[in-house]
Amino acid sequence: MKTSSILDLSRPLTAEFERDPKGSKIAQILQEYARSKQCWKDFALFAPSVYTRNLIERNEWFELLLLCWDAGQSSPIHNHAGQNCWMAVLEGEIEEVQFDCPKTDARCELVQRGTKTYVPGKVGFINDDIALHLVRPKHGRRGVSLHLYSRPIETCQLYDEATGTIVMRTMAYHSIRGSVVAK
Ligand code: CSS
Ligand code: FE2
Repeated sequence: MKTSSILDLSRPLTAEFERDPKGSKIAQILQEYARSKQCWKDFALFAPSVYTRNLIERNEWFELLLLCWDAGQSSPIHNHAGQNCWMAVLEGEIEEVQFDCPKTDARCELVQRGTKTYVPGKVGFINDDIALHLVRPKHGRRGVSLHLYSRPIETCQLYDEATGTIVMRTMAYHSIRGSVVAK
């Protein structure tokens, strides 16, 4: 008997983008996966210092990542390089804090907007037209989420709330299809 693998998710996701480049059914596909499968656990790797970005699939349409958040870890406030981002929660409760950034060259004054909480099986969506955000697990517990960026993201901008400065970050992977590439 063939056991299921999260790697198999790339086929329906690719088919959906070929059918509709906007991916109108991507949220549904991710939600169905999040509500019925556990095979992502084979690829869930945590690190003590920072949340991990574990690559599952990358092709011309999208990048699919399993993000593992240990208790107390958080993303910086960031944008999504003009791409669409879907996030499906697999374990724990994940909090998203949204911000607006009225533009002034390399600096901005961040304005905090709402906060949303996603429980396992819920799917969120964001892009730069909607907001900036930070993401973190709640209640002093760890969390795991599945992120799809379309198209893939090489870099993103990070926003420092205290100083208003913006820096560019090159995105790194902790593992690629299960093999650790960074410590
Ligand atoms: N964009 C962040 C995660 S929150 S959507 C990242 O890819 O690391
Ligand atoms: Fe994000």
